[in-house]
Amino acid sequence: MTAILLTAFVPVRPARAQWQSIGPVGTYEKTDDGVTISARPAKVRLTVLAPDVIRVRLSRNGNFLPDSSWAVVGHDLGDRTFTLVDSPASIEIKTSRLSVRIRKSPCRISFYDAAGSLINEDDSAKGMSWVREEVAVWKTMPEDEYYFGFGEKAGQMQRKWKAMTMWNSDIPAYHADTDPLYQSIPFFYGIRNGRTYGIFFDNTYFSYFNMGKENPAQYSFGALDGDLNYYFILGPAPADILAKFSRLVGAMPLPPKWAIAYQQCRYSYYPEARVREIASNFRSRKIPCDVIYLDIHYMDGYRCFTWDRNRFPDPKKMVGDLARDGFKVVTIIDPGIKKEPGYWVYDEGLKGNNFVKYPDGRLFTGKVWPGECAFPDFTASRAREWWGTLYKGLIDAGIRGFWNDMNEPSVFDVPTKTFDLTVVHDDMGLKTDHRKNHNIYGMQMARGTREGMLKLRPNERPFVLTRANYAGGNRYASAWTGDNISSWEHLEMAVPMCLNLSVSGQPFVGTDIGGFVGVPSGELYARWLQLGIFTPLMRTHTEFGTPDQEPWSYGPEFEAINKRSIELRYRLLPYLYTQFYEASRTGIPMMRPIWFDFPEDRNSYWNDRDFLFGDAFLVAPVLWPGSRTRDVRLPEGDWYDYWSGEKHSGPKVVRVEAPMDRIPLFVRAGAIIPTQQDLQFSDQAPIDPLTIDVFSSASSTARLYEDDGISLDYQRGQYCLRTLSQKSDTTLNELVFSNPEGGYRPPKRRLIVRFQGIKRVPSSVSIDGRQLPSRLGPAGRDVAGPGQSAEPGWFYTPEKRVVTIQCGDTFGEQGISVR
Ligand code: MIG
Repeated sequence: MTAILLTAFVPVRPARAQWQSIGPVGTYEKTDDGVTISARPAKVRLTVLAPDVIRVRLSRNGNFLPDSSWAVVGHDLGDRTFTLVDSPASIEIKTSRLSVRIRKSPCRISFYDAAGSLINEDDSAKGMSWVREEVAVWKTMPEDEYYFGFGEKAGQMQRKWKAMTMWNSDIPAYHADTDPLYQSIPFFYGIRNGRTYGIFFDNTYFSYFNMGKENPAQYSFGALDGDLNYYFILGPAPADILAKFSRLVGAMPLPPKWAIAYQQCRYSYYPEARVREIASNFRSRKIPCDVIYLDIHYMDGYRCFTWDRNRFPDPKKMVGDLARDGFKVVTIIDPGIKKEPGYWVYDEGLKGNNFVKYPDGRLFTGKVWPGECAFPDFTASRAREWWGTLYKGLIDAGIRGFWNDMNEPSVFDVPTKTFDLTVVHDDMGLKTDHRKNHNIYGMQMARGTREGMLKLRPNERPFVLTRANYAGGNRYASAWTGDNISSWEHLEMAVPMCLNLSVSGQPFVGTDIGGFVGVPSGELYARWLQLGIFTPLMRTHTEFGTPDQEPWSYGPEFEAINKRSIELRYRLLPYLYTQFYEASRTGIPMMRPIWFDFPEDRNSYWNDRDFLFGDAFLVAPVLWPGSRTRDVRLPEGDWYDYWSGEKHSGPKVVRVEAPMDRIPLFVRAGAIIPTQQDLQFSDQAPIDPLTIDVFSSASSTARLYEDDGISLDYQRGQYCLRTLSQKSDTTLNELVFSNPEGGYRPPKRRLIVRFQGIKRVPSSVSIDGRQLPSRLGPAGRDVAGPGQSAEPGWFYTPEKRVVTIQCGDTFGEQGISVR
């Protein structure tokens, strides 16, 4: 494949295959939702999906391909009203937010915002073009415009002057400049002076993006086949674009709460005794953990949906015992099904006609772990349904989640390293070849897995982790960044890589903590785990044959540090869970680059080290060996140092202490952060006490989302969503809880509210106007700390400048004031 694809880009082409650029507009036809333009032999169709979302399609020969998409789930994005203005030189589509000008001779498209500023335009010379089946568009590249997104890309976050491709590829031990990787998300942002647009190029063939690498005045994107088919989304803010994109391709469903807790993996934990030993180490060392993974060695000869009974004689018993101890077991499942008559999965697949075949009907096979394998055609709904049923045995044994690997698809012995390109996929009945289906194969595998789990356990939220995916794939699975390396360089790469995925519509991301290939030092592992506190997926993983890579594997000092990292993750769960909830509603990711919230801050475009986690945190992980201080460029606004309480006013570079046991962390003024007690696993006990830290600003609000953490009842109103509002001035600090929305109420519990940054001893604290007793001891200190007594009261800690208030959580409207 690589060879074939590369030759496609060699500039010397056979004489008759020449690029042809679209010519003058002939006729055009206004439709209900846009306009279809004939520019023979081509046709262009522009569709208004919302006042700020325009779809552009080009058919090079005038026959649009059947309009099907694996990514797009909603075309209903807003008001579709528009006006069409025809003038001698151009046709103009106007909505309330933008206008699209189509120059007539030759046909060139440009987008303007409502103020009339040019946002994006086709290159005058090349515009939309094609050669043979290949389609592309060239656009002008303003000098001060920068590009972000593109899904799973290693290296710098800012993608200007880079060329990228989309072709899901299994590349173990990749580097910062390896491209493409496992996932394809052909979606990007252009940002220029705070004016932002997004483009989603919904074409599943091998596609490419050349962001000015070929010509500093132009960028282009295209694909080896299919229609040129893209969505233009106007900002103003990156969050507006991502919210629209997420409505177009769907957002992440809320995962089970345990999936956002700590997960432990290696290639592979076996036999059973080893798995139990790992689990009991977590508990005896009091290091929190929710998930243990079984990699390919649990299977009988790598046959999917089987167990190696020597290594795991009684899986159900083992999984049940682990469950009583709070562990959820996740197992790996690959797409390759061993070609072996008598093996029930193979027999069923063959009988149901569920495997991928050559055009002449011969079965396609290739070697992966089990040897010669057949591969399900996940693009066929029938095959996906069948695939879903296969999980029954594992689910009956108590397996709680599934990890889909090798689904680029990756094949060892085929020259293309994937399927033969001629194999036929169902492709929603269109019967197309692998070139069109390659990039969505993993996505549809994850879909089959998720949908199967839902059928088998209709009221339990599935957890699926996938290596390959496509735009919109966050609907089915979370993502990890594949086979990274245990090196400081890879730790540094982890931040922009997760951010690139996050802003591209895959919020539930993480890296193999400690690195997959190779061996981390204790310091590297500890720093990686600290970063992991703030990556949405927090999972340690390492390859076959490496030394132990558990939080306690690096001696007692590192063990204590690693324990504290994981404990912090658990204490933050109420906050993290709320952020996951918000992402599931809006698509706005938990982990996000600073430019995402501060698009006018050009310095942030090159900030690949620091990131935001939700509205509250700015995280500045230590990514270098031996570093014990950290320089952080705080964006505009007031920021509190989470550890020292010190307040800084941005924009400003600050240097903070970064001892080995601490990840530098800042809190935005106005943040209201819910946390909980220490737990060994996420569902060990209900939250009690609920602690709310208020970092005062003039005024702000935050939300707190809770539900049962596991079922789909939240979709039927069983949740508890509250708005928390704080305000402060020189004489008053106040926090008000709204009445909850939704029918779910957590069990009765204590509430601790901590107002941070209070410089004076308060004269009074009241709840809904009633005075609360002070517990100021003779030395001006607390006489009963939180947790020691359920009695309502408050105390002030001068050296920390914190007013702590303890009371009960009423789940009703409640106002707490400090004067
Ligand atoms: O060819 O299942 O990226 O996480 O441990 C290697 C064994 C196959 C690759 C995955 C890795 C996993 C490994 N897999």
